[in-house]
This record gives sequence, structure tokens and C-alpha cells, in this order.
Amino acid sequence: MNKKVYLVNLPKYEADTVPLGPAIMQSVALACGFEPHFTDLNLEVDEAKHNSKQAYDVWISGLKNSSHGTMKNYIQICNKTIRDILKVDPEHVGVSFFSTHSHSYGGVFLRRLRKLGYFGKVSIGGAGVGVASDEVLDSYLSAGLIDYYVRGDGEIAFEKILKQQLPYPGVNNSNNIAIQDMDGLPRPNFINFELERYPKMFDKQTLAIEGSRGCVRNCGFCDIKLLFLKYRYKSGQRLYYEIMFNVRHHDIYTFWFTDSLVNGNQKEFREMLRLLSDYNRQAPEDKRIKWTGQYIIRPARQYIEEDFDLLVNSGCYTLATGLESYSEKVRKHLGKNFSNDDIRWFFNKCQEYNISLFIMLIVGYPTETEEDFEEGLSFFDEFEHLADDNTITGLQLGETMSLFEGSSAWKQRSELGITYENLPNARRYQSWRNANSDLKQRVKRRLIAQKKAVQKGFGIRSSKDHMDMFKRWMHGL
Ligand code: B12
Ligand code: SF4
Repeated sequence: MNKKVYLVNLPKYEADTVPLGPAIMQSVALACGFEPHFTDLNLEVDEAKHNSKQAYDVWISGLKNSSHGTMKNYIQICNKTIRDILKVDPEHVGVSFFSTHSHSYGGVFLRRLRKLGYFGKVSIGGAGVGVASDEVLDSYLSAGLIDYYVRGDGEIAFEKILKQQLPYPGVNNSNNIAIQDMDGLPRPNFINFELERYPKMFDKQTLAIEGSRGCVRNCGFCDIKLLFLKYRYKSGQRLYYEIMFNVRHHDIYTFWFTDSLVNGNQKEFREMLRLLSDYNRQAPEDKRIKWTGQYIIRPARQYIEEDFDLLVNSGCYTLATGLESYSEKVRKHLGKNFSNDDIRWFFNKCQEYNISLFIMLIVGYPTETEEDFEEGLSFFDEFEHLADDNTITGLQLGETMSLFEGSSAWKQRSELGITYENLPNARRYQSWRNANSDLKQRVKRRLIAQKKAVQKGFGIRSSKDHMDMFKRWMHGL
């Protein structure tokens, strides 16, 4: 095997766990007879941000209107990886764009790659490519920065590229198709990953694992449908075997599910939980499985009592769940059809069974009026006791409502009366306004929500990053 593929994972997102997309692409490369190499540029930037102000600016600014020093710092980080690429001399470089935020980092990286003398083939993929406009992707192609872009699922597309069996739907076009047979997908391969560099959970090394793609819902702010087209899932059995494979090969027992929701298919989810519970029952304490993942709250009538026993016995330690708003009116409009009573019932159950919760809220959904916002703040009063006893371990208040192209709120922008402001330090999807709010008001609401949450004892995720980002935006307001 002397043909080589070099994979790069772009900034920026919190390097909470091992990136799964590149690990899957390594598997595909190996199956096609290529030797894979890998650098996690996101991890490099994430680690560097603690060491210098300029590296921190690389992270916070998203490279938008960033100073010369900030750009220079990012270029140095890129150059180090590019020098390694030139040393390896691969036939192919594959670059993973995690989200929309990856483009500013990706554009610089791809230009440096060519400038420093890499003239082999370049492919790009990932959710950031899936949601990008044709113009952006065509501009990479016409500038000679890339040879292929892949929209949607990467497994077959990357194989076709490496084997030069093109055309294939989704490669350099928007006709991507969703892979249905999730059980037939290759397992991610973590060779070349420095697993010990990623954050640990409970002091234990953690691996990412994927049980499904897409979602059974279509929330107003979310572009998941655009990316994944339909909801698909692995069987409970297959997922259990994949977890056990990782246990045997990596001696790792803690898992982070990358699914947008782990309980999209109740039957397969319960099956996996039963298998994991059986395993945990006979395993010694230090070899029991623990896991975390994103979970949707369902109306109370859809639960059976066994659901909570299974969550506990299978090793679930935190469920991350998006309530988005504690105003029923706002939540209904954005597409989450459970009531505040359902939330109360579910939270009480989690408290009873010692399952901890991480709650995601969005400030400034387009239908959120000042009164709705005020009403939503009652969340912090009502559930203060759950912050006290650590049933709710943290909150994500986020960057305020982003209006992503392709999301259903974006499609309804004329009904929602949305126009855009021209704000130098904020992105277009952040700079929208309508009768209910503009960016300045949303940031204000976000700060009020944070203040109240902190007063009531809730922990806020990425609070400093968000505050520094808001300061940058405000300079342009
Ligand atoms: C886990 C996760 C996170 C974690 C990441 C933790 C970690 N270190 O992994 C955290 C919580 C940090 C996170 C943050 C954010 N996230 Co997020 N996240 C996800 C989630 C749920 C899973 C990602 C994943 O690992 N998927 C599994 C892997 C296998 O899929 P994949 O990477 O897409 O790879 C496949 C293809 O894309 C392709 N592919 C990938 N790389 C490559 C490379 C090549 C060369 C090729 C050919 C193909 C290819 O092949 C793979 C297999 O098919 C996704 C939704 C989802 N279900 O995917 C959202 C998602 C990626 N996140 C998203 C967003 C927006 C964000 C945030 C920007 C949100 C925000 N506004 O703050 C932030 C990032 C900024 C920040 N502040 O950190 C969006 C991205 C789309 C967009 N509009 O940009 C997604 C799709 C969710 C959504 N639509 O709502 N996220
Ligand atoms: S926000 Fe969550 S539940 Fe809603 S569509 Fe997106 S992934 Fe699904």
C-alpha cells in the first residue's frame, strides 16, 4: 500500500470528542487501498487558544474582520500541517468542513495548501459543505483549490472519488442521495488519532459513535433536513456490536453519540439499551459502558416505565435535550410539539432515576416577542431545584438565533417579515431582523437570560466564548 490519503479536520467547534467524519473517511481510504494520514486542525486551534491572545482571536473571530496578527497566527498553524502533508506526499487530501463556520478557516487552509506546493487531488466534505451554496463551492472549484466537493453522506462518494468511478450523486453537484442501509456502513477507524489529546469524561477516554442520521422532526431553526434528507438509523444490534468492537480494540468504555437524537426510533433504541444493560450487569465496575447523547423529549404518554430503568442500566449519564424555549407558543411554532407539562413530567422522572440533563435553549427565535421571552425566563425559577441537585448539569444558551439558509424558518422569511442588517463583525445568518427582534435585542435578551440562569445556579456552557463573540459583534452595531 503506497498510495496515500491525508485527511484534515477544520476549525472551529469545541473539540469535545473525537471527530467521526474523518475517522470514517480513513476507513473508506483503507478499503480503497490508500494509507491514511490525519491532522485535526480544529484540535490544534482549540489547544493553541489557551496559549496566546492571537490564537484565542483565531478562535473567537471566526476570522471575520480579524487583525493581521490573528490571520498570521492561523496561517502558522496551517503551515505546520501543510509541511507535514508535503512530507507525506499523498495522492489525495480530504478536508472535513464541520459546519458553516468552517469556510473562513477552510478557504485560508486550501489557498495555503496550493501556495506551498501541493498539487495533488483535493476533496472536501462534511456538514459545512452540505449546507454551502453552489456559488461558494463552485468558487473553490474554479480557483483550482479543490477537485471535488461532496454533499451529504461521504462513504460511497469518497470511495467513488478515490477509485475514480465518477460521476456519483452529490459529488460536484447537489443531487446527493441518502444511504439507507446504515448497518452496512464501514466502522470508523481511529488509527492516526491521538485519542489521549481529546477531553475525557469522568477521567475516561471517550469515543464518538453514530447511531443515526437525520431527524424525525424539522425544527424551524435547524437545517438537518437539507443535510441528511431523511431519517435513517442503525439497528440496536449493530450499534451494540460497534460499541463492543471499540471496547475490545481501544479499551474504551465511554461513548458520545453524535446522533441528532438517539431515540428517533424507539424500538431500536430500546433494543440497544437492553443489550448494553445486560452487558453492564455482568461487567466489572471499571468496564461498564457509559454514554451521553442528544435526546428528544416525547409526550409523556409515549413512555413506558422500563424506559428509565433502561437508560440508567445501559450507562446513560447525561441526556442533552433541546427545549429551545419555555414559551409553549414559541416552541410550537418552531416545531417541538411537547407541552410544558410533558417537560415537568420528564424532568421529574430524570430526577427520580438520577439521570442528568443538559438543556439547550435558543434566544430570539423569529416569533419570540418580548413577552414570550419574559415568559420563557420562568424556566429558571421553576427548575432552580434541579440545578441545585445537579439533575440539570448545564445549559447551552448559544449564540442567539442563527437563521441558516435551508432551515424552515429561513424558508418562511417573508411571512416572518425578515430583513437583514449590514453588520461588519457579524455573519449574515446572525444579522437578520424583524418586528420581534434585531441582533442587538437578541444579544440583550441573551445576557438577561444568562444573568438570571447564573443567579439561579445553572452552569452555562461556553459562556466566555459567547461573551467575547458578542463584544465583537457589538463593535459593529
Ligand atoms: C456533535 C455535534 C456537535 C458537537 C461537536 C463535538 C465534537 N467534537 O464532535 C458540538 C456540541 C461542539 C457542536 C457544536 C456546533 N455545531 Co454541531 N453538530 C454535532 C452533530 C450532532 C454530530 C456531528 C457528527 O460527528 N456527525 C457524525 C459524522 C459521521 O458526520 P459528518 O461529520 O457530517 O461526516 C459525514 C459527512 O459529512 C461526510 N464527511 C465528513 N467529512 C468529510 C471529509 C471528506 C473529504 C468527505 C469526502 C466527506 C466527509 O462523510 C461523513 C460520513 O457520511 C451534528 C449533526 C449530525 N447529526 O451530524 C451537528 C452539526 C454538525 N452542528 C452544527 C452546528 C451549526 C454547530 C454550531 C455552529 C452551533 C452553534 N451555532 O453554536 C456549533 C459549532 C461552533 C461551536 N461553538 O463549537 C450543524 C452544521 C450545519 C451548519 N448549518 O453549519 C449540524 C449539522 C447540526 C444542525 N444542522 O443542526 N456540534
Ligand atoms: S433541532 Fe434537533 S429535534 Fe429539531 S430538527 Fe434539528 S435535530 Fe431534529
